[in-house]
Amino acid sequence: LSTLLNAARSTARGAMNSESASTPLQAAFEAALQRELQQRALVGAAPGRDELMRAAAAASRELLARRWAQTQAADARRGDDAGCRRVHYLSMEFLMGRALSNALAALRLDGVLQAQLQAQGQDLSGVLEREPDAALGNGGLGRLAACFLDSFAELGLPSFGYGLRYQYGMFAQGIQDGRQVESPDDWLRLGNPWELPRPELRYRVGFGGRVVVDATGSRQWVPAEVLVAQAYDFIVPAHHSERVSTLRQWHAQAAETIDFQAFCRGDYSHAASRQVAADALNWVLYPDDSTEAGRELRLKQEAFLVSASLQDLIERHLREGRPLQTLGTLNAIHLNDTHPALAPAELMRLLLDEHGLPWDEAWTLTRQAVSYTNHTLMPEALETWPVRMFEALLPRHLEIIYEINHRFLQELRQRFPGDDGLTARVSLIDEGGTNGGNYGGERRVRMAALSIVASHRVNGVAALHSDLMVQTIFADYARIFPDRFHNVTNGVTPRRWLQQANPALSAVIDGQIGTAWRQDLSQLQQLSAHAKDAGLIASFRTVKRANKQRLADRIRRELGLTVSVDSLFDVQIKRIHEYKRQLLNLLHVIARYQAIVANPDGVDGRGWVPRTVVIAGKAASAYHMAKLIIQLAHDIGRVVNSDPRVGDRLKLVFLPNYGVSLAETIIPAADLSEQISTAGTEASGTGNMKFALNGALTIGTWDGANIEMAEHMGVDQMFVFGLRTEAVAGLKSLGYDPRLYVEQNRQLQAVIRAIADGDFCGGDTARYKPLVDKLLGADPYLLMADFTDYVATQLKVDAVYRDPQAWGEQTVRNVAGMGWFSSDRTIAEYVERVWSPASLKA
Ligand code: B1H
Repeated sequence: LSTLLNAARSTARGAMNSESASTPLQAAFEAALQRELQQRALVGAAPGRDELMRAAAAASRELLARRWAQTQAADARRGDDAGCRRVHYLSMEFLMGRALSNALAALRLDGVLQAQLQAQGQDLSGVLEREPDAALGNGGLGRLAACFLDSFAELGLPSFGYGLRYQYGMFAQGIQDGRQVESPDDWLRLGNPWELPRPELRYRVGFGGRVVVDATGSRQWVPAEVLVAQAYDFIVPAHHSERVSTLRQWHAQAAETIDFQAFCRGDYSHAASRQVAADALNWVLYPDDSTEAGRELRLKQEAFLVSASLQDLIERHLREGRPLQTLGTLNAIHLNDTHPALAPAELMRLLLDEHGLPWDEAWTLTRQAVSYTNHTLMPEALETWPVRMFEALLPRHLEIIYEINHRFLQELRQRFPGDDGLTARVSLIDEGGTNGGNYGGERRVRMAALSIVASHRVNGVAALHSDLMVQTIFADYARIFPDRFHNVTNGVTPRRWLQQANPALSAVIDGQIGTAWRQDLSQLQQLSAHAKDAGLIASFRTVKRANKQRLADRIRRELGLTVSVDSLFDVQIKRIHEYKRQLLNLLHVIARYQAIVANPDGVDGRGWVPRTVVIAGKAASAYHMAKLIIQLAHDIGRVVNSDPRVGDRLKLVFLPNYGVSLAETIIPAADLSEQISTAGTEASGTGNMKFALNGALTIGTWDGANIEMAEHMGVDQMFVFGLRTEAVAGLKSLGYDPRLYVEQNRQLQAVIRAIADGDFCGGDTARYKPLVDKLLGADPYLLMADFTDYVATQLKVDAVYRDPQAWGEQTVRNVAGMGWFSSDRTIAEYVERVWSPASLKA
């Protein structure tokens, strides 16, 4: 591990030394920028901020394309014994956000552009803000993939990310009358200055049709529909070397775009129908987080991504003059959850049917190449697809899955004779009825089972999650394949989430420990020696205050609401989901509101620590409960924020349209980070890491990566509350009754009563009835059980905040403890445990 990180750092130092004298790079950028601006001026546009943004992006892209060519040439030449496989990270989501400031930072061109812009009477930040977010992901899983690409480049790993070039990304969230309204995210409207179309990279992808058997008995798929996958590349730069990684995104086209016969008949809609069908694949990112979408179009998107990517990587392998037999030892194919789980079936098909390999050889190569990360334990998120849909769309893949299953179950019957329950539970086919019960007895393909059986490694994303994974959902497989399961705890890139999001804090840290943390985040540990240093604490505080001011300005601009920067900024930003318990946060807001009204001078007469509670996040469009929680937040906010008895003591703000770039503004301004999922439900979380890295303290449950964060910074540095996983499980198995908790807590009774009576919505008792009924009925996420401890822990937060020295010391210790949570460390562990040739021998 340390070897890999050190190697990356020393090549980087070499590269930077030569680059520090690189006026040629600057000159090239200036020339490219001028050329771009002149071209745009030819069509009459005086360069506004949009034009400047696009010109700067195009100029940066030109420089990055040179690095791309160098990187590809070097990787093509690397020897078979390089000790590291080329990684292909298959993901339906890449949540990249904006790219310009990252590219400028990587190229060390921020200063150059700033000077150029000043000459045009513009400032850099105004131009950077014109770039739309590339929001081709739902949440944590998609953003993790984006952080990984950054670390691939930084570590110099030969690598490709493979995804889809969706026309519409994550929907834009508006709020009307306190309710979420979705609108399409037309992010390509003005074109995309970053992408490099690769017209020479085109692959055919089939759907439907049938399988024919020829005279020799070999099977061939004759698809009914053939689409063409066309590549678009996005280049991801390293920050400390000239290496890059590539995000290759596929765009679907019809093989023959118009049906000329139909056209000649004048039947235009029929003539265009193939192109229309192809375009459906490019259409939209499914806006579901942790729930299965279950639509046929989604399955087609998954198959399309997989087939194009595998054809591309096989062709590259052969083009580099390497034999097919080394495909698995020289290439890693990684499944970001089960969404690309068709990969092993498609790889088998390509090797068997297109390249004529025998089954055993194809299976060995497949198992060597493929590895899989699971990101959630929620049963409803485990992907399964109706066999019927496979028969219609992917008949040959279904045959191959049946054959894989047949061999797998046969082996099992030998190893575990008589255990029919086991074979039924682990089969790649759910024979119907039992799985969730609401599928009407239909036979379904279990994508997680396929991913596990066809992989040489399976991992979870935090220690607790990986443990629970092998104890619960994958317990049978862990018994069958004891060496296959591992943990690799998530991380985040310090380049985007500290250096770029928080330049002021970065400067303070530089002043204290130097700049090497950007490449080696473990350096942050040095800060702990200065945790009591009043000067350092004061600097942290000054920076935080300025960041809070910036957020307060934005809140005033967007919502017309004034919040005090002297108040504690208490922040929860993430997808709205019942298990993440935004509702618990709201219950605390109501409790505090009622307490402030009852005791304006505080319970002990010492006054209230003023708080601004900030919530942001999107709800899946069909997720009624989540949408109701957004509405409740708005109703509460309207009442609390306008109550003259409250003043600055409490404000509740919902910031609409959460996304990567909004997170970059909010996180540096947070004092308190809410990570309050029911223990055992949040696989890892990565927002938790970003907050702590930016000097926010965490109030959190013993869940996901919170646990490892607490262990790294010292458990006392975090405000931990609530039932732990075993207690949650124990309570549920005994028969959890939320009413018992309500009966015992007068404060909780008053909070629930206020919601039920419609106190925040003009007495409308119907509006939140489903929500209240669920809390008092099943309360599957144990809000009632955790409420008392949560509120008590919030009072502890207040107590520490009252003491600026104590709070400041704790913020420094939090930052100091975050060194391990760099995605560079995560990727180094993937290389070591999952992607190294050595992991194949173990
Ligand atoms: C995570 C998802 C997810 N886990 C289905 N699972 C999706 C599932 O569109 N779908 O169908 C989309 C996303 N996302 C998240 O992954 C976990 O909830 C987080 O805890 C974790 O930090 C993140 C990255 O590992």
